[in-house]
Amino acid sequence: MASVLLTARFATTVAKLAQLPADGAAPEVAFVGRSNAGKSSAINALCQQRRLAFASKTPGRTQALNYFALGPSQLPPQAYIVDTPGYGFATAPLEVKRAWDQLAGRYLAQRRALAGVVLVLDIRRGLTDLDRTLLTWMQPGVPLLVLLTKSDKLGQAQRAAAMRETEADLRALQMPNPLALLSFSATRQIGLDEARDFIGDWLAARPTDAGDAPAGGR
Ligand SMILES: Nc1nc2c(ncn2[C@@H]2O[C@H](COP(=O)(O)OP(=O)(O)OP(=O)(O)O)[C@@H](O)[C@H]2O)c(=O)[nH]1
Ligand SMILES: [Mg+2]
Repeated sequence: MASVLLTARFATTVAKLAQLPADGAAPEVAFVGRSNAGKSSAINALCQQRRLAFASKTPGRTQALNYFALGPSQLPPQAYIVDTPGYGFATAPLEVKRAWDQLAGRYLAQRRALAGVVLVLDIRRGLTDLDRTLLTWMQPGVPLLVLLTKSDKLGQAQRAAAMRETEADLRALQMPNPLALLSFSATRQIGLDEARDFIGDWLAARPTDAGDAPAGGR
């Protein structure tokens, strides 16, 4: 079956929590990670679009929550993919960092519509302290998929070693959340189908309230 991700289109940009779409109207999957890790590129690859999410060589390019709607375009959105601002770019002034905590941190901690979180890590860097801080905001029931992206930059053996190390680092956090890891590459199309399957399963488990449930459904 074709992934619902292939229906993605831009919906809205949110710079303040007060501007978020009604919470719970449709399930959301958020992409989080350090600046430059490859979040926007991962979204573009998963949705098979070149410029849906804005990918850039300039770190810190994504400063707001960018919402992409999924489902048939003539209906209310069935679900959303949310691209979040990256954290950890060295030159960010303190007020930018604080604004990030206020927006993305509180979004993760409070958003009821979250059906899953995709943490994007550069496979060459693995899990960093900033990622650990981010994970402290996760709500306990929300599943976590970790994409070790840019795996095209490493050979097979290094890739496997990085996966093992990151998995051990994540397990050490003893988070209650369901956890999965994938080796991924937006440019070389590694792990795309598996990631789409995870996201599709999360969204199927959290059907929309938008009133377009299939016949015989809820
Ligand atoms: N080789 C390789 N490069 C990648 C891959 N994914 C992303 N990149 C590159 O990494 C850089 C950052 O990618 P983005 O997708 O903009 O990263 P981001 O996490 O959205 O960054 P912010 O919006 O600043 O938080 C770009 O130059 C991408 O082309 C990948 O799988 N392989
Ligand atoms: Mg981005």
